[in-house]
Amino acid sequence: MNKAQIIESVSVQMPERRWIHTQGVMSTAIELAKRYGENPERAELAAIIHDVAKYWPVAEQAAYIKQYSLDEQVLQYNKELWHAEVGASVAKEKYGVHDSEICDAIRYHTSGRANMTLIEKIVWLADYIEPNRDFPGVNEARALAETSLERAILFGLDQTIVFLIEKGKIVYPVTIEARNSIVQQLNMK
Ligand code: DGI
Ligand code: FE
Ligand code: FE
Repeated sequence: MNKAQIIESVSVQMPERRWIHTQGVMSTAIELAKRYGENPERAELAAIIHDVAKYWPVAEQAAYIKQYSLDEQVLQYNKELWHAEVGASVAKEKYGVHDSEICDAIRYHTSGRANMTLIEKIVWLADYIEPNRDFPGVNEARALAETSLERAILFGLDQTIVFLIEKGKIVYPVTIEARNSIVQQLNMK
């Protein structure tokens, strides 16, 4: 599918406010790509598709993960993680995205992971700071994103982990690995 067809298909699978969020992630991903030396069109395509499965019923998300033999590990953790796994596969199977780095940027857009690629970092951060986001600390994350992808992502991962702990929720170990990996990268600079 071409970009216009993908946009049409994705946007009808979600409520208006989620499509507005997606447009914010698209523009922010383009901006970060230009700032940090990624191809803006690749970052934008990952952004367009990243939340495609967010509003699928969770039972359908789980069924899709099993049917397509995706990583069933996420089913043991919070449901908010599932749409990312599904979205990456939909990108490939339905939208014909064969750039595996774009699919991985979708796959890890919620959890993050250790040793994230540049496009994975950009999509993760764009999702966190896009202009429609409004939560305590978002302006600090935006300010950090002006000068350091890693500092901004560390801030975001720390906030997310603390939020989950305060709510008494499980933290996906891959998110902890993502956080530790970013700390190591910052320590090496
Ligand atoms: O889909 P979005 O709302 O745009 O954002 P997202 O895909 O980054 O989902 C974020 C939510 O996922 C956030 O409120 C925290 C929740 N979540 C639940 N368990 C985990 C988790 N996020 C991470 N990083 N790791 C988890 O284990
Ligand atoms: Fe998401
Ligand atoms: Fe999102």
